[in-house]
Amino acid sequence: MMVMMMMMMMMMSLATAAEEESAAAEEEQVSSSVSSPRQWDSWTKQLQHEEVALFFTFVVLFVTLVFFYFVIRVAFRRKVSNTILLVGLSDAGKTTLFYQLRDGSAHQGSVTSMEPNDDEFILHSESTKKGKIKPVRIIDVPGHARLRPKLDDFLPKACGLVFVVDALDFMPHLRSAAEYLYEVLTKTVVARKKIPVLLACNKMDKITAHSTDFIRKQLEKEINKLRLTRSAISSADVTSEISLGVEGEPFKFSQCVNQVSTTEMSALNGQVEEVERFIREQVKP
Ligand SMILES: Nc1nc2c(ncn2[C@@H]2O[C@H](COP(=O)(O)OP(=O)(O)O)[C@@H](O)[C@H]2O)c(=O)[nH]1
Ligand SMILES: [Mg+2]
Repeated sequence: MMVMMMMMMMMMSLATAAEEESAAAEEEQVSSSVSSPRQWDSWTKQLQHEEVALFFTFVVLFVTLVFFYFVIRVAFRRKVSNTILLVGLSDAGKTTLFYQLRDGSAHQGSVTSMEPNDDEFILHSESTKKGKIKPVRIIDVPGHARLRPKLDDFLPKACGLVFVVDALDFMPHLRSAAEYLYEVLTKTVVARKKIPVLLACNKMDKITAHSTDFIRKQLEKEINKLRLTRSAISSADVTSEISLGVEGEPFKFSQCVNQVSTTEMSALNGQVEEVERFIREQVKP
């Protein structure tokens, strides 16, 4: 719109310049008894008109360029992600955490989720805060191995992953939890986008729950074993997966290209502050 107006202005100024020019020329012709100061005057006038026209041309050109620069920038600007995925084995507590974050309650007795819970909201703990707060999109990805391919659909959108671990019933599920975590950490998109992962050790309200330190170390050990067996297999066929850790050294989460941190939580009791803090680190309010 602005550009069109500027262009019209330029055309008008050029037209008036041309009119005045021809008028001056006529005048010149009429007074053929060429008085040299008058001729000089008309020349300078003509020069002034040309300068003004040139100036307007530059202004219009500049405004057009700026306008298109902003149009292209807006069109190609990547939307900043606000999506956090809750992943982990079945029964770890993902759905309980989802409701706790959204509603501030656990919604006891929820059935096994076949479809992911997917919602965009302001964290319940922030609902009393004043001012505009950016909502977060939380997707509770079902943990069933059969449904895991869904994870690939969501990962490219994610800016953070909360990997929920059952700290109470941990040892019997160590192998499968480590396999799932290994799968997540070796995804190309996770490594390339350096998506931060929070290992949320859940059910800490129970006295027999394992400590976060213990869980982290056990998972590191188990992933180390997986890494050795998997790399032997995958060297034959080149997969899109990336290799984890440093070769020749025991695996540690600190060797990952993305940040992998650990925290305790009780989704059932609403002890989820550290998870909320993690979410807000990825999605600035
Ligand atoms: N004690 C305890 N139980 C929990 C906690 N979080 C979830 N649970 C229970 O663990 C079971 C599985 O929880 P759910 O959220 O459905 O797990 P999901 O399969 O990962 O979605 C349910 O019976 C929950 O009540 C917690 O923090 N403490
Ligand atoms: Mg669930």
